[in-house]
This record gives sequence, C-alpha cells and structure tokens, in this order.
Amino acid sequence: MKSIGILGVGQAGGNIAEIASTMGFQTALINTNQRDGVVNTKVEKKYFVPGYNGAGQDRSVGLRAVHEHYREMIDFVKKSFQNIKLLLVAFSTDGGSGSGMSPLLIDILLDQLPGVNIGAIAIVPERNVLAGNRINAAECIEQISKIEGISSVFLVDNDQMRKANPQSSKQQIYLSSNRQVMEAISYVLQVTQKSSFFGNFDETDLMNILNTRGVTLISSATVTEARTSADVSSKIQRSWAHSIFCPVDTVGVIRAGLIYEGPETVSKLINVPQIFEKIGEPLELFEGTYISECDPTVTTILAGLSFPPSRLKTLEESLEKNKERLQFLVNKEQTEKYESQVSWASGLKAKAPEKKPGSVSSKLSKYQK
Ligand SMILES: Nc1nc2c(ncn2[C@@H]2O[C@H](COP(=O)(O)OP(=O)(O)OP(=O)(O)O)[C@@H](O)[C@H]2O)c(=O)[nH]1
Ligand SMILES: [Mg+2]
Repeated sequence: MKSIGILGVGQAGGNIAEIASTMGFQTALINTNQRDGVVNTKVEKKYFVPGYNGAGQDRSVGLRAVHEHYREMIDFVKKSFQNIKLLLVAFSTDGGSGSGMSPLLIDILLDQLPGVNIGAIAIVPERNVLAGNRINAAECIEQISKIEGISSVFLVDNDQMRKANPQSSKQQIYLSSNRQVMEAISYVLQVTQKSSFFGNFDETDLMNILNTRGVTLISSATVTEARTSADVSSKIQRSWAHSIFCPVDTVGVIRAGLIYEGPETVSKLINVPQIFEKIGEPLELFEGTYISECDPTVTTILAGLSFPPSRLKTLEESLEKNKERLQFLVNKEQTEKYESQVSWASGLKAKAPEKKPGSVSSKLSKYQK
C-alpha cells in the first residue's frame, strides 16, 4: 500500500486523483459539482457538497461550502485513507471550488488527521488566462503559503507544458501536466522500495524531504551525453527550469534528494557542491545510487523553496498593468444604464380610444335611404 494519498478538490483536483488511482495511489475527491466529479470514474470515494452546483469561479462559494460542511468533509477524508503518512491535496488555484475550499480544508485537516502530514499539489494557470482567474490564483497561493505546519507544496505550472507545446489544446496540456506530476511523485516513492549496495534512498528519507514546509520540485535529467561533472551539473540545473513545476528562481533549498540510476562510470561525475552552486547547498541531502545499465538519470527533489517570485510576478503583472481598465469594468457593472433616444416614440403606442358599443338600430338610422 502506498504511503501517500491524493485528495482531489474541484475539477482539476479530481482529474489528478483520477490519474493517481491508475498508478495505485489511495485517492478520493471532493467537489461542489457532481457532474464534474462523476467523470472521474477511477476514483471510488467521492463527496459532493450538498446544495451546491459548482462555484462558478467564485472562491467565496468554495469557502462557504467548507464552513457549512467541514464536519462531513473530515469524516469523509478519515474514512477514505488508511495508513498513509502524507496526504497531498490537489486543486487548481484559479477556479472557484478547489481554490476556495483547499486552503481552509488543509488547515482544518492538519489538526484532524493525527500522524498524517499534509501537503498540496496546487496548479498555477497558464499565461493566457483572464483577470478573474489570476485574481483567484494570487489569493489562493497567498493563503496556502501562510498555512503553518503544512508540508510540501508542489506548484504545477500549466505554463511549462504550454511553453513546450504552444499548439496543444487545453485538454492535452492538462492531461500531460497531471500525468507528469503523478509520475514524478510515483517515481520517487517507488525508488524507496529498491535496494542498493551503494546507498539507499528510503521512505524515511523521502518523508523527511516531503515534510519540509515550502515549495517542492521533482525533476529528472538524463545525462547520457555528459562527459564532465560540469555537464552533469548543468543538465540537472536545466531540469529545474524545464520540469512540470514552476521554475526555481530563488536561492535557498532546505532539504534535497538526489537519486542516481545508471552505470557506475557516470555516477562518478556527480559533484554535489557544483550542482547546488547557484541555489545554495541544502541543510540536508539524501542520496540514493542505483547502479544499472540503463540510461544514466539523475532525479532531484528540492524542498523548502520560496514561492517563486518571478513566476508569480508574471501571473500578477497583467493585473497591475490593467488596473484602471479592470476598475473601470467593475464600476461599469454597478453603474451601467442605457438612455433611449426615442423615448418620445413611446407616445405612438398610446392605446386608441375605447370603442363605445353602438346599437344596430342607430346604425340603420344613420344610413337611412
Ligand atoms: N493541470 C491541470 N489544470 C487544470 C485541469 N482542469 C482545469 N485546470 C486548471 O484549472 C482551472 C479551472 O479550475 P477548475 O479546477 O475547473 O475549477 P473548480 O475547482 O472545479 O471550480 P469551479 O469550476 O469554479 O467550481 C483552469 O483555468 C486551469 O488552469 C486539469 O485537469 N489539469
Ligand atoms: Mg469546476
């Protein structure tokens, strides 16, 4: 039984839980909208908040749903997951249900699930979303960043997939993002089951890293062509910029994992100080070396990173730039009126004078020969 559980909240969260189910994770989902959730057929455990029919991108609706039904939600989560060490709550930050519900729900669950750490898989929208989505994302990320006692927050960046595949449909972007995130988490968990003569990366190591508060990233670099330590280091650093998660843009990683799989010759090129030169050496590093004849691959887990300031700036900056236009739009909604130029014409439709009933005999006399 895997020791990480996935709780999807809202539509995007449900989709991530769906993929996680196919990979053998314990999963469950919560939504305000039954129609969104029923399509996730691989997720068996579902809680639909009674009396709701979606949040319509309004975070306050999601928040209200938790206020009114948190007791049922706690019971549902407790019943849905057995013997897990870490629960990752997955949601998009820019919708209404997942974004509105998840910060409060995580904060409540932190006190209610003894022995289980709680982290998040939070989706950051791609670059071309509109103002309403950006506002939701900024509010949600701020709230998540302020939760005390939270473990790893994985910031899944839909823009990373979009940059690599500008022509893809939204559905393709979403599906491959979801798949890649769950593959990354599944890989590091599965490595903990392997044994090695040269240094094991075990489940305690992984949980030590994942229980670090802050932003976490997992990335893999294939280093087949590398000839020098500098080659290996730069490939690893490049993988931090091109993973499915928001690129690293500050210094300061607290705990890290470094997992090597491949031939022994290439393993000698791993130079830890050089790898961490740009972002600073972590407080603790957990290493695993698995010698095999497969293509040499280095997977790194970086935990305790800051919420990435330049990435979040690109999310917020178009709001700043359009501040006046957006304020104009809101003001317009409240004051909008139309003055007709042809109000005089309404007079034309005044009713004709009422017909007075006349008698046949009076008509006959009117036409008398
Ligand atoms: N990576 C990924 N992103 C998704 C997926 N589905 C939606 N998104 C993102 O999530 C945003 C929409 O949020 P949803 O999850 O549909 O919203 P919700 O939580 O269901 O909230 P409401 O629909 O407002 O009730 C989109 O703008 C995308 O950024 C998905 O399956 N994968
Ligand atoms: Mg929805």
